[in-house]
Formats: sequence, C-alpha cells, structure tokens
Amino acid sequence: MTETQLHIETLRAQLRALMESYIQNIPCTPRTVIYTSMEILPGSTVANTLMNLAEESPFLQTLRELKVTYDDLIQSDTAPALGNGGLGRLTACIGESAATQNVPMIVSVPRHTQGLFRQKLENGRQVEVPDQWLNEDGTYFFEFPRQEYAQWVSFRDDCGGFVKVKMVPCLIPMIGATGGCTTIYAWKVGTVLAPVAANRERYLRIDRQLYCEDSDDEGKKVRLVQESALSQATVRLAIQKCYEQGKTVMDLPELFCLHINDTHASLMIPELIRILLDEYLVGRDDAWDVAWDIATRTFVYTNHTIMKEALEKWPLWMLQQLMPRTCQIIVEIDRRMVERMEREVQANPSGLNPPLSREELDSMRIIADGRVHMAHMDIFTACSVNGVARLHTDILKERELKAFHRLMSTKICNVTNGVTHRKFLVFANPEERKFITDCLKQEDWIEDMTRLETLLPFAEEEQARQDFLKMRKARKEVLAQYVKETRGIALPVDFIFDVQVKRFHMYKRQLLNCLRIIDLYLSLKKDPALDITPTAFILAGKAAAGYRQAKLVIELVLTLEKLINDDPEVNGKIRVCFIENYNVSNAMKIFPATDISEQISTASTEASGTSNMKFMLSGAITLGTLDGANVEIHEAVGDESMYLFGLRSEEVMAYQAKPGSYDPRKLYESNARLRRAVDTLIDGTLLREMPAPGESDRFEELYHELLYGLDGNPADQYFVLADFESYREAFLRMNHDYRDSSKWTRNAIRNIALSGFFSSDRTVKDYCEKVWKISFGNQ
Ligand code: 26W
Repeated sequence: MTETQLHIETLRAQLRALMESYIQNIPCTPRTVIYTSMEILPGSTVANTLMNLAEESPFLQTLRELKVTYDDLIQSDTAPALGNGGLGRLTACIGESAATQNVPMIVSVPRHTQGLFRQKLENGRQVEVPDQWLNEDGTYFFEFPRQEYAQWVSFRDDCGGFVKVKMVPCLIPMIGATGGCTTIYAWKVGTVLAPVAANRERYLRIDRQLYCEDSDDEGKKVRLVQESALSQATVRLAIQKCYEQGKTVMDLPELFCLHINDTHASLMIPELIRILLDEYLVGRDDAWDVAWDIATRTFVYTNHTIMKEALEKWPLWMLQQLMPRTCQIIVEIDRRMVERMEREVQANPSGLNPPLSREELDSMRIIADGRVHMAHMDIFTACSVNGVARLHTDILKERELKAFHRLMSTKICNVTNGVTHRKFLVFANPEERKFITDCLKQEDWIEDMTRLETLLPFAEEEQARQDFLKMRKARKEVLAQYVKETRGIALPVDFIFDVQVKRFHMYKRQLLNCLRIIDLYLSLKKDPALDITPTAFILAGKAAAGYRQAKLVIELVLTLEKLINDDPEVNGKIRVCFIENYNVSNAMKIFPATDISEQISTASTEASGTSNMKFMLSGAITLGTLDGANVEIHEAVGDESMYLFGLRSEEVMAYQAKPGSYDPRKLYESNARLRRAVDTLIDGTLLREMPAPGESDRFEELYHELLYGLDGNPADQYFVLADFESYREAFLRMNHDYRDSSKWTRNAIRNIALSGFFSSDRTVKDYCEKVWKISFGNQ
C-alpha cells in the first residue's frame, strides 16, 4: 500500500465514524416524514458528505494535512445504484434539502444488490453489465445495519403456507449543510422462514434486482413481493418508532407522515390498515373507522408520470394469492368508495354541478377488470395528492383525474420539482461558484438560491460576460478531456456543446434530435460551405434492457457518431458524441460544460424533468417544448432567454382525442427535407461507413414507427414529424444567435440568476406547507 492509500484508508474510517455520529434517534417533533420510494440515486456518499462539511471541520483539516485530494477520496467510494432515473435522483435531492433545512426525514428504500445496470457500449450497441456497488462480501462501507429496527414481513406462498422474511435496515446518513441529517433506511433481506414446499427463491429475490424482468407471472410476483416488503417494513418501522417515544398507534398521524413516492409504495395503505385491525385494534367495534381515520391522516401521495403504461395495476388474483388479508382490505376500501360515490350519483350530497355521473364513478374505481388501480387507492385514501410541475398537475386535474378532482377539489395540489444546487452548482462547478461570488461580492446566495436574482444586473455587464465565457471554456475543456479518455472522441471547445442527457424513451424524442442531426449532415454534404456555427451534439442515457426501440435509438446515435466524426467534409462543422454510462458522477462534468440544453419531449408527456433545471443553473440555454417544468422555466426567463418550438400540450391532446386526425404521412410526403432525413433510416445512407452485411434494415423499425405505427399504436405516437420543422428552425436561430456572444452570454447569466425557484430547498419548503403540514423553519 502506498502512503496515499494508507491516508485514504485512515480518512475513510474517520469519515465513517463521523457519519455514524449523525444518525441519532430522529426527533419526531413536529412530524417526521417517511419518504418511501422504490428508488434513490444519491451518488457517492463520500462526495455528498464532503460537500456539506464546513470548511473548518476537523475532518477537512485532517484531509488537508494528509494532502489527500477530494477526488482521491471520492474515487475510493462507489455510488449506491439504487435507482433508475428522475424519480431516484429527485428522492436524493429532496433528502439533501430536507437535511440542510432541518426537516425531519427518513427515506425508506429497498437495498437492491443489483440496482440499475452499468451501460457499456460494444459494437455500436448498449450492453448491460451489473453495477457492483457493494463490496465482495455484500457490505457497503458507509452503511450501518440496525438489527434493532429489523421488521418481519409476511406473505402467503403459492403452496398455501406462510412465509416470513426479516427485513434489516441499513442506514446511510445524508448530511445536510447545517448539521441536519436525513437517514436513508435501505432494507435488505435477513432471514427467510418458509415451509419446505415454498418458492424460497422468490423471497430471496426481494433485495436482488430493481424492476426485475416482469414479462411472466413469476417476475410480476417478485415485483409485487418487493413492493409489499418495502411497504410492510416501512409501516412497521413507523409504528415501532411511535412506541419508542412512549406513544401509540393513535398518535401516528401526529408523529409521522408516510409519503408514497409513486405507486410502488401504495401497499403501505392496506398494510397499515391490516396491521391496525389485526394487531392493535382487535375487538373494538369501531376498529375499521379508527384505522381508516388514522390512514387518511397519515398518507400523502405524489404522482410522477402520466404515461399510461407506467400506471401500476396489479391483478387481483395475484394479490389474493400472495397476500389474501391485504387483498381483502383493498376490496373493502373499494367497496366503501363505491358506496360513497353511489350516494353522490343518487343524492348529490356534495352539490356537484352537474352531479357525479355513473361514467365518472366507473373511471375512479380502485378495482376494475380484475385489476387493482394503485393510484386510485392512493387518491381516495391520502390526504394530499400532488403532481411534480404545474402543467403536469393541471393535466392530472383536467384529464387523468378529472372526476376525483371534481369530488375532492382541495386534495390535488402542485409541488414543482427542484434540484440541489449545493451538489450541481456549488460542489460540481467551483468555477461558477467563484464567478457568482466575484460578481455579488458575498456568498449568502448559497443559503438562499432566490438571492441569485441579484446577479441579473451583471448580465448586462461586459466584464461579467467575459468572466462567464472564461469559466465556460474551462469547463468545456474538462468535459472534452473526459470524452477523449472514455470514448476517444475529440470535441473542440470552440464548438457549441448541444446536450441531451436523460433516459432513452420514445416520448423524450432523442429520435427527433437525431433527425435534426441527419438533416444537418445531409445539408453539409450537399453544400460543405453551409454557414453554421460548429456544433457538437452530445447525448447520454440508458435505455431499459427490454425496450427495443429505445435501444435502437442509441444505436442510431452511435451510427451517426461514426458516420460524422470520421468524415472530414463535415467534421469541421458538426460532431456527435454519446457519453457512456450516464450517472450522477459524470453528470457533474456534463452540466457545467453545456451551451444548449435539449428538452424536447412531446408536450404533455414529461411530468417535470429535472435535467432542465440542472442545465439552467449551470447557465445553459434551453431549446425546448412547453412540457413539464419547461413551462415554468419559460415563465421565469421569458422568450428572450429560451428557445421554444413545437406543438403545445392542448394541440397534442386534441389530436389524441380524435384518432386519425394526425397524419404524419402527409407531412412526410409534403416536406422534401423531412422525407430526405426520414428516408436515411432505410436507404443505407447511415450505414455507408459501416459495411455490416444484412444490416441495412437495422433502423427500419424506427421508420415504421414514424410512418405506420407499431404494436397497434398510431403512427408517430410522439409527434416527431409534426415538430421537426419548428425544431430545426429554432435550432438554426439559436445556432446563429450564438455568434453574438454578448447576447448569448447575457441570456446564459439570466438563466443562472433566475434559477433560484428550481432549488429543491424551495420544493421541500412547498412540501412542508402544502403537503406534510410541517411548520417550516421552526425545527
Ligand atoms: C417500471 C415501472 C416504473 C414506472 C414509473 C418505474 C419507474 C417509474 C417512475 C415513476 C418514472 C419516473 O422516474 N418519472 C420521472 O419522475 C421525475 C421526478 O418527478 C420527473 O422529473 C420526470 O418527468 C418523470 O419522468
């Protein structure tokens, strides 16, 4: 071992001890939030801790004395791979902001040994390899297993016998910037007690893989058992903590708020009612009413997606088989809901105008067609339901949950997402921190991001603009270096860096991005003198392992990389780069280096998006549709500092309401430029540089999707062709405007100055006031 390695070991041990000292028995006053989620993506624990320790802390002093760099120490850590995308990263941002603002919070998540895969690029394709975030012996250095909080959860196996599983929480503290701490309770399987005949393997899989393959019934059962284990363990933990404080289950709503972070944790509702009825309220005549009253005051629910296919509906027979008593309770909740709604239909006690119709009642059923609609159970039971950006919440109120909203008009509210600027600005981008502080001559903006507004006048000052450009150039060099090392691609820093990083999904329209690149490529081939500002198109993100079309779009990007970067006729004007294995760590290199932020989902499909916010606070300028939180970004910065294009959500929804009214083939036939780009998907143009015999039809599926539709869906489901022209036009306008560096830089600084609203500190404050009912600032 070298001396540095020894120092690193010493520091890791010290850091571990320091972290353990933060895990105290959380004070439950006024009310502790138990944020229950299938995902969390906190990034490196070492990085998170370092970023929030005070400069003068003894630990940082030791680190400086031993001459160990932050980077060296961070390199010695792995990041818990406990999430997929937006949902998991949001959970981490909210946890960090709660810790910093001293809002009492526990985050309850499964501790999957195989979280999300690591993405490798091989032969022009994505290959999924396991992400080894745990040590060989299955432990993680910065976690603290707590047997005293272990919980038994139970299931009925197919064989008829009962299975009991001991869930043990491993605690990972997230330290806030002011001494507070949010503790992650990551549940792992301890003991499995099962009858000989039982399907033991199923229960051992509880903490194995996040969103395991669910194409067959056994896969679905594993997922259901995973959700149930998380739900049972969390509810039991809350009850244990009530008694620990000398209180009882009757005090649960005063002590805890159980937050259902998307429907993967919805089973907490029937599980709480079951445990109350069968263990704590036995023999009471009013047991159901008491249990129901407790549940309705304890739960809140956040919806994170409008995508129909992502709304969970479990087959009733499966619930019946694996958790008969819980299932009985769901049936009872549904029965009582229908009873109440029938009264509305028949007697209209709420005075609705017009009265509730039978169709509306049917649209709200928890159980329909033999399946349990989890979101409906949450909405009926929880005391608060929220969407994650204003447009998203409005769509829920006006379309998806219209009947619920009519009936419970104060229940549904909006809490727009946010991101932690301590990680994505102060820590990830020290150059930007210095730039802001040099302008403002103080650092109080770090405590309160809304103070960034005082940066606005500097957008008009030449000196500040020059400083901004210097900082941007330095950060582009860092990213270019990383790309050179990891992908072997040269990105000149005087190119515009145009970036789209997020999960690959058809609704996010990386395909539209590609068609725009193809169009530019073809135009340049025709006229190499074409007047455009040199641009590097950078993309990154993972596609779900079984999502064929999304994986094909990644192949398309990699094909464009080869075609364009090696062609001297065009590579002086455009380049393409796919960054491998997008994650929290390389994200911190990507955001600070970005000029153009691509936020191009079909209007009405992206619930919020959060990369849009990370780009904004890094001073990138958004090229986007009016979707998700882009709407609010636009409201903040105005037309002058954001480039909008494409159909509006009302237009998209109007097309969707009238099947057949949108005709992508007509657009294809009438627009030669569009046709030229789309045709390259099948005419071999793209594969010219890669002679792969028999592969000329590689992208045919995408072509088919755009013009004819796949799997019974209408053609061009996400309106790529409809938005192509206005996207191209907005991009070219932007590309041209970049040359006016004063104008560009002014807008970039305005983006930073107006990004305060998108801090997760504000999000947590909103949750305290609107949802958790915790008086903020009094802790
Ligand atoms: C496999 C089943 C499944 C279904 C939905 C897994 C994961 C989900 C998540 C709820 C999807 C998700 O991550 N949604 C994203 O949540 C972010 C945080 O609110 C939003 O910013 C994104 O717009 C939304 O897509």
